[in-house]
Amino acid sequence: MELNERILHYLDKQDKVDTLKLASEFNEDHQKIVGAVKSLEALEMVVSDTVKNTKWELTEEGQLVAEKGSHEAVLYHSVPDGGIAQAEIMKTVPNAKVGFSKAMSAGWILIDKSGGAPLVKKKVETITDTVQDYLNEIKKGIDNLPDNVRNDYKKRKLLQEVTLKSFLLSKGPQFATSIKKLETDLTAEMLQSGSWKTLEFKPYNFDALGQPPESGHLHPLLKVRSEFREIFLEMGFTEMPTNNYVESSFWNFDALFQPQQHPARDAHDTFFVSNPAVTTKFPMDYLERVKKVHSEGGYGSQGYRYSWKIEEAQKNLLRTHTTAVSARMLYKVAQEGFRPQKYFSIDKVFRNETLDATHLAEFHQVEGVVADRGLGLADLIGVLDTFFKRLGFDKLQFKPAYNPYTEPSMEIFAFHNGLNKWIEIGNSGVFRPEMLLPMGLPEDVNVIAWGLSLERPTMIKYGLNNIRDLVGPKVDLQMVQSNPICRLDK
Ligand code: FB9
Repeated sequence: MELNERILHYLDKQDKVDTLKLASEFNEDHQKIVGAVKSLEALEMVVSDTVKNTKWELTEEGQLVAEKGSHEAVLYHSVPDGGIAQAEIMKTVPNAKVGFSKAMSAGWILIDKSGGAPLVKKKVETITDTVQDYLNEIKKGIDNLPDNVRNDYKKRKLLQEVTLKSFLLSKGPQFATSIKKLETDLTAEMLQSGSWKTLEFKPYNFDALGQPPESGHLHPLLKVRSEFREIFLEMGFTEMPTNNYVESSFWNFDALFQPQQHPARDAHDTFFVSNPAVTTKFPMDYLERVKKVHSEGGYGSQGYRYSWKIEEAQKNLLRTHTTAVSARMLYKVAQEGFRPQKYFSIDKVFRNETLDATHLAEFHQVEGVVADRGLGLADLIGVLDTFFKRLGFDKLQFKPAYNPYTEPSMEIFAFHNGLNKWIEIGNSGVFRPEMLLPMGLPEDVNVIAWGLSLERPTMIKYGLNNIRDLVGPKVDLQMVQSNPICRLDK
């Protein structure tokens, strides 16, 4: 007999029955019983009232104690007849700290200091491990624990209170011990034969939700990336080609006038590639101008006055910023004949940094670049104002900062209404002439640029505190499936 009809027959013999009792009587999973009850309730054959049941269950540690004995009993049984050094037993017995203190307060052991180093000895010949006994009773469903003992075990994380929702059933207005087969479809055969006149049809459930279509789900990072991309495109920016994680030190650092002895170029900040370890193909005339501006200066700059080495510039690495791509693009524009440009990029960058709750060794950098004649800090502030207003920030503050490749540079801050505080939202600056002029850009061309990350806004947007909840093997795929669409300006 179908489970539904077994439930109806059971309910026929009494006024009420709880679903937990039915699960035990029918030896069925409680969720299966609840599912059957819900379908009978839809037919108004039963009605149910929710019942909250609380019961005590063993925690994982409680299971261990029920099996192996309490920590204090395990420690007691580890004490040899002649005693054992306290330091030794604390090192060798599992959960010794708790076991030792409980065994002492139970009067099972003592410390003998008469011989110098403290020796732990048995104080009684035998013990009764009531903790283990009580927990095994709970496992059998026998719960005679005194309240003080229960609270102690809860505090020791041996017991936990679990709430189980069940349903108290009673007969519904359409109760019967068999289920009338309700037709769900009106067929041509019924119309032709006229059988539809005597058949019963299942009432339409107009509240039923549609079946969610099976589909893929965009990762939150990609949703935020699409939003940023939309903002840049609406502002007339063109996306730069960022499909090279591996970059030469030349384009990642030297072209940006970042000196070869700069700490950021050290292996503890940068991932260098071992194979292929070097790049040798560069625009050599441009490389010579970069070498010169680093080592001797030029274009009004005194340079860094050090012996610039091509071997340093040839070293391959995982790009530490997408500004390396910006440098390649600006060089290309200079070589092809300058015309004003608005570029953006959003892609992975890699830094050999200390990992923590909000930083991994890689993140996505978002970068905007505007190149035109006679640009200055005011233009930079203006474009930042426009850009971040589209992220919902209408009040910005700027703090002078330092970057090797921009002067002046500014950290960008905004008041986040949701967090109710000022937060750092990026960094920005005007690329230095020592970076631009060796490329061959005209002297009156300036380039303003700014950067931020993709992860930081995404974590704030979706209320995530740990970067590992956003990226990596521990990500909850349910979060990916169920998180809402991304609106950065709301
Ligand atoms: O993204 C960052 N913060 C941020 C951005 C947007 C945002 O939006 C709101 C919710 C809707 C919220 C927060 N930051 C930059 C600031 C901080 O998070 C900072 O602690 C971490 N920074 C990263 C660097 O960490 C190693 C974020 C990353 C960053 C910083 C600077 C640049 C790029 C990324 C840059 C640059 C630059 C400068 C001049 C010229 C060209 C590029």
